[in-house]
Amino acid sequence: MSIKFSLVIPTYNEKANLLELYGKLVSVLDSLSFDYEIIIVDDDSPDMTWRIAEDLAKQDKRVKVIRRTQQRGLASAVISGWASSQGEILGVIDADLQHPPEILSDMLRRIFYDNEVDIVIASRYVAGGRVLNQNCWQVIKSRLAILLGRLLIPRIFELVKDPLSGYFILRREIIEVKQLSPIGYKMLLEVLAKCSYKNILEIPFIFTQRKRGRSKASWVQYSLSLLHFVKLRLLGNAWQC
Ligand SMILES: Nc1nc2c(ncn2[C@@H]2O[C@H](COP(=O)(O)OP(=O)(O)O)[C@@H](O)[C@H]2O)c(=O)[nH]1
Ligand SMILES: [Mg+2]
Repeated sequence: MSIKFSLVIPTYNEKANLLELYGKLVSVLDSLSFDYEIIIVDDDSPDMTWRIAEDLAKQDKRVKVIRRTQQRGLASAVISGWASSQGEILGVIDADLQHPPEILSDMLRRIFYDNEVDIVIASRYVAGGRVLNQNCWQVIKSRLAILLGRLLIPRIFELVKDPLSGYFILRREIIEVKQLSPIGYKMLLEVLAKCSYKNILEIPFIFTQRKRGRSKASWVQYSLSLLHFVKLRLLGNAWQC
Protein backbone atom coordinates (compact mmCIF):
# COMPACT_ATOMS: atom_id res chain seq x y z
CA MET A 1 0.00 0.00 0.00
CA SER A 2 1.20 3.50 -0.71
CA ILE A 3 2.05 5.86 2.12
CA LYS A 4 -0.74 8.35 2.73
CA PHE A 5 0.77 10.47 5.48
CA SER A 6 4.32 11.60 6.32
CA LEU A 7 4.85 13.36 9.61
CA VAL A 8 8.11 15.20 10.29
CA ILE A 9 9.36 15.66 13.85
CA PRO A 10 12.24 18.16 13.97
CA THR A 11 14.39 17.49 17.01
CA TYR A 12 17.23 19.19 18.80
CA ASN A 13 17.99 17.93 22.33
CA GLU A 14 14.64 16.20 22.80
CA LYS A 15 15.92 13.01 24.42
CA ALA A 16 13.46 13.37 27.30
CA ASN A 17 10.40 13.75 25.06
CA LEU A 18 10.80 11.65 21.94
CA LEU A 19 9.70 8.25 23.24
CA GLU A 20 6.56 9.59 24.85
CA LEU A 21 5.64 11.50 21.69
CA TYR A 22 6.29 8.44 19.52
CA GLY A 23 4.02 6.29 21.76
CA LYS A 24 1.20 8.82 21.55
CA LEU A 25 1.55 9.30 17.81
CA VAL A 26 1.51 5.61 17.06
CA SER A 27 -1.59 5.08 19.14
CA VAL A 28 -3.39 7.89 17.27
CA LEU A 29 -2.17 6.93 13.79
CA ASP A 30 -2.71 3.18 14.20
CA SER A 31 -6.38 3.85 14.90
CA LEU A 32 -6.72 5.31 11.38
CA SER A 33 -6.60 2.80 8.58
CA PHE A 34 -3.85 4.02 6.27
CA ASP A 35 -0.11 3.70 5.91
CA TYR A 36 2.09 6.41 7.37
CA GLU A 37 5.70 7.27 8.09
CA ILE A 38 7.28 9.30 10.88
CA ILE A 39 10.44 11.13 9.87
CA ILE A 40 12.63 12.39 12.69
CA VAL A 41 15.04 15.08 11.54
CA ASP A 42 17.70 15.63 14.16
CA ASP A 43 20.55 18.12 13.87
CA ASP A 44 23.15 15.99 15.59
CA SER A 45 21.80 16.82 19.05
CA PRO A 46 24.49 16.84 21.77
CA ASP A 47 22.08 14.89 24.02
CA MET A 48 22.06 12.17 21.33
CA THR A 49 18.34 12.32 20.54
CA TRP A 50 19.37 10.81 17.20
CA ARG A 51 20.39 7.60 18.92
CA ILE A 52 16.92 7.16 20.44
CA ALA A 53 15.44 7.94 17.02
CA GLU A 54 17.69 5.35 15.35
CA ASP A 55 16.68 2.73 17.92
CA LEU A 56 13.03 3.48 17.17
CA ALA A 57 13.70 3.12 13.45
CA LYS A 58 15.24 -0.32 14.03
CA GLN A 59 12.10 -1.50 15.83
CA ASP A 60 9.51 0.21 13.64
CA LYS A 61 9.98 0.36 9.87
CA ARG A 62 7.59 3.30 9.65
CA VAL A 63 10.13 5.47 11.46
CA LYS A 64 12.92 7.11 9.46
CA VAL A 65 15.75 9.21 10.76
CA ILE A 66 17.70 11.99 9.12
CA ARG A 67 20.71 13.02 11.18
CA ARG A 68 22.08 16.27 9.83
CA THR A 69 25.61 17.18 10.79
CA GLN A 70 26.19 20.15 8.49
CA GLN A 71 22.95 22.05 8.88
CA ARG A 72 20.90 23.49 11.76
CA GLY A 73 17.48 25.03 11.90
CA LEU A 74 13.87 24.09 12.49
CA ALA A 75 12.35 25.15 9.18
CA SER A 76 15.16 23.68 7.08
CA ALA A 77 14.78 20.43 9.04
CA VAL A 78 11.12 20.32 8.01
CA ILE A 79 12.10 20.87 4.38
CA SER A 80 14.69 18.05 4.59
CA GLY A 81 12.10 15.72 6.09
CA TRP A 82 9.44 16.51 3.52
CA ALA A 83 12.00 16.16 0.71
CA SER A 84 12.68 12.57 1.69
CA SER A 85 9.03 11.69 2.36
CA GLN A 86 6.56 9.70 0.27
CA GLY A 87 3.15 10.61 1.66
CA GLU A 88 0.32 12.39 -0.14
CA ILE A 89 -0.28 14.42 2.99
CA LEU A 90 2.67 15.99 4.82
CA GLY A 91 2.78 17.32 8.33
CA VAL A 92 4.96 18.63 11.12
CA ILE A 93 4.72 18.43 14.90
CA ASP A 94 7.10 19.60 17.63
CA ALA A 95 8.81 16.90 19.65
CA ASP A 96 8.25 18.47 23.06
CA LEU A 97 4.55 17.55 23.49
CA GLN A 98 3.41 21.17 23.32
CA HIS A 99 1.42 20.03 20.29
CA PRO A 100 -1.19 17.43 21.33
CA PRO A 101 -0.94 14.33 19.09
CA GLU A 102 -4.57 13.49 19.94
CA ILE A 103 -5.99 16.11 17.54
CA LEU A 104 -4.05 14.69 14.61
CA SER A 105 -6.81 12.20 13.79
CA ASP A 106 -9.32 15.05 13.47
CA MET A 107 -6.88 17.08 11.35
CA LEU A 108 -6.32 14.12 9.03
CA ARG A 109 -10.01 13.31 8.69
CA ARG A 110 -10.71 16.88 7.62
CA ILE A 111 -8.14 16.80 4.85
CA PHE A 112 -8.89 13.25 3.67
CA TYR A 113 -12.63 13.70 3.45
CA ASP A 114 -12.73 17.15 1.92
CA ASN A 115 -10.86 17.63 -1.35
CA GLU A 116 -11.31 21.37 -1.10
CA VAL A 117 -9.18 21.56 2.04
CA ASP A 118 -5.44 21.84 1.30
CA ILE A 119 -4.06 22.86 4.69
CA VAL A 120 -5.21 22.08 8.24
CA ILE A 121 -3.62 24.16 10.98
CA ALA A 122 -3.67 23.41 14.70
CA SER A 123 -4.49 26.89 15.91
CA ARG A 124 -4.03 28.62 19.25
CA TYR A 125 -6.21 31.55 18.29
CA VAL A 126 -9.51 30.17 16.98
CA ALA A 127 -12.40 29.65 19.41
CA GLY A 128 -11.50 26.85 21.81
CA GLY A 129 -7.75 27.30 21.40
CA ARG A 130 -5.39 29.11 23.74
CA VAL A 131 -1.93 29.34 25.22
CA LEU A 132 -1.42 28.31 28.83
CA ASN A 133 0.98 29.73 31.42
CA GLN A 134 3.01 32.07 29.25
CA ASN A 135 5.34 34.35 31.15
CA CYS A 136 5.32 38.08 30.61
CA TRP A 137 8.14 38.04 28.07
CA GLN A 138 6.54 35.29 26.03
CA VAL A 139 3.29 37.28 25.88
CA ILE A 140 5.08 40.45 24.79
CA LYS A 141 7.16 38.63 22.18
CA SER A 142 4.23 36.83 20.62
CA ARG A 143 1.98 39.93 20.59
CA LEU A 144 4.73 41.98 19.00
CA ALA A 145 5.32 39.33 16.33
CA ILE A 146 1.60 39.22 15.50
CA LEU A 147 1.44 43.03 15.35
CA LEU A 148 4.43 43.22 12.99
CA GLY A 149 3.03 40.38 10.92
CA ARG A 150 -0.27 42.22 10.52
CA LEU A 151 1.58 45.34 9.40
CA LEU A 152 4.05 43.71 7.03
CA ILE A 153 2.10 40.80 5.55
CA PRO A 154 -1.54 41.64 6.26
CA ARG A 155 -3.01 39.24 3.72
CA ILE A 156 -1.60 36.22 5.53
CA PHE A 157 -2.62 37.45 8.97
CA GLU A 158 -6.14 38.16 7.75
CA LEU A 159 -6.41 34.81 6.02
CA VAL A 160 -5.69 32.68 9.08
CA LYS A 161 -5.73 33.32 12.82
CA ASP A 162 -2.50 31.45 13.62
CA PRO A 163 -0.03 31.68 10.72
CA LEU A 164 2.86 31.21 13.17
CA SER A 165 1.69 27.78 14.34
CA GLY A 166 4.27 25.01 14.10
CA TYR A 167 1.66 22.22 13.92
CA PHE A 168 -0.06 21.66 10.57
CA ILE A 169 -0.66 19.27 7.71
CA LEU A 170 -1.00 19.93 3.98
CA ARG A 171 -1.32 18.28 0.59
CA ARG A 172 2.06 17.52 -0.96
CA GLU A 173 0.97 18.90 -4.32
CA ILE A 174 0.73 22.47 -3.01
CA ILE A 175 4.43 22.66 -2.11
CA GLU A 176 5.83 20.48 -4.87
CA VAL A 177 7.07 23.00 -7.40
CA LYS A 178 7.71 25.80 -4.93
CA GLN A 179 11.05 27.17 -3.79
CA LEU A 180 10.62 27.24 -0.04
CA SER A 181 13.41 29.08 1.75
CA PRO A 182 12.21 30.19 5.17
CA ILE A 183 14.49 32.03 7.55
CA GLY A 184 14.30 30.66 11.08
CA TYR A 185 11.31 28.94 12.65
CA LYS A 186 8.15 29.77 10.75
CA MET A 187 7.60 27.17 8.07
CA LEU A 188 3.84 27.65 7.87
CA LEU A 189 4.24 31.33 7.10
CA GLU A 190 6.48 30.47 4.15
CA VAL A 191 3.91 27.99 2.82
CA LEU A 192 1.04 30.44 3.25
CA ALA A 193 2.96 33.18 1.47
CA LYS A 194 4.38 31.20 -1.44
CA CYS A 195 2.00 28.36 -2.27
CA SER A 196 -1.34 28.20 -4.03
CA TYR A 197 -4.09 26.47 -2.13
CA LYS A 198 -7.83 26.16 -1.90
CA ASN A 199 -9.37 26.12 1.58
CA ILE A 200 -7.54 26.25 4.89
CA LEU A 201 -9.04 24.89 8.11
CA GLU A 202 -7.95 25.84 11.60
CA ILE A 203 -8.61 23.42 14.45
CA PRO A 204 -8.26 24.71 18.01
CA PHE A 205 -5.71 23.36 20.43
CA ILE A 206 -4.34 24.32 23.81
CA PHE A 207 -0.65 25.12 23.67
CA THR A 208 0.87 24.09 27.00
CA GLN A 209 4.35 24.79 28.30
CA ARG A 210 6.98 22.13 27.75
CA LYS A 211 7.55 19.86 30.75
CA ARG A 212 10.99 18.50 29.86
CA GLY A 213 13.98 19.87 28.02
CA ARG A 214 14.53 23.48 27.00
CA SER A 215 13.18 25.74 24.30
CA LYS A 216 15.60 26.64 21.50
CA ALA A 217 13.58 29.70 20.55
CA SER A 218 16.28 32.25 21.29
CA TRP A 219 16.30 35.96 20.57
CA VAL A 220 18.29 35.14 17.44
CA GLN A 221 15.48 32.85 16.24
CA TYR A 222 12.92 35.51 17.10
CA SER A 223 14.81 38.17 15.15
CA LEU A 224 15.15 35.79 12.20
CA SER A 225 11.37 35.32 12.18
CA LEU A 226 10.87 39.08 12.01
CA LEU A 227 13.40 39.19 9.18
CA HIS A 228 11.35 36.50 7.48
CA PHE A 229 8.30 38.83 7.60
CA VAL A 230 10.37 41.58 6.00
CA LYS A 231 11.69 39.22 3.33
CA LEU A 232 8.18 38.06 2.41
CA ARG A 233 7.01 41.64 2.20
CA LEU A 234 9.93 42.65 -0.03
CA LEU A 235 9.46 39.64 -2.28
CA GLY A 236 5.82 40.58 -2.56
CA ASN A 237 4.97 36.92 -2.26
CA ALA A 238 2.36 37.62 0.35
CA TRP A 239 0.17 39.19 -2.30
CA GLN A 240 0.73 36.79 -5.16
CA CYS A 241 -1.20 33.66 -4.34
N1 LIG B 1 16.20 19.60 13.68
C1 LIG B 1 16.05 20.71 14.43
N2 LIG B 1 14.99 20.83 15.26
C2 LIG B 1 14.89 21.95 16.00
C3 LIG B 1 15.83 22.99 15.95
N3 LIG B 1 15.45 23.98 16.82
C4 LIG B 1 14.30 23.53 17.39
N4 LIG B 1 13.97 22.31 16.91
C5 LIG B 1 12.81 21.48 17.26
O1 LIG B 1 11.66 22.21 16.89
C6 LIG B 1 10.62 22.03 17.83
C7 LIG B 1 10.22 23.38 18.43
O2 LIG B 1 11.31 23.93 19.11
P1 LIG B 1 11.19 24.60 20.56
O3 LIG B 1 12.57 24.85 21.05
O4 LIG B 1 10.30 23.80 21.43
O5 LIG B 1 10.49 25.99 20.20
P2 LIG B 1 9.35 26.76 21.02
O6 LIG B 1 8.21 25.78 21.18
O7 LIG B 1 9.01 27.92 20.14
O8 LIG B 1 9.96 27.13 22.32
C8 LIG B 1 11.15 21.04 18.86
O9 LIG B 1 10.79 19.75 18.46
C9 LIG B 1 12.66 21.23 18.75
O10 LIG B 1 13.40 20.13 19.17
C10 LIG B 1 16.95 22.86 15.07
O11 LIG B 1 17.82 23.71 14.95
N5 LIG B 1 17.00 21.70 14.33
MG1 LIG C 1 8.41 24.00 22.16
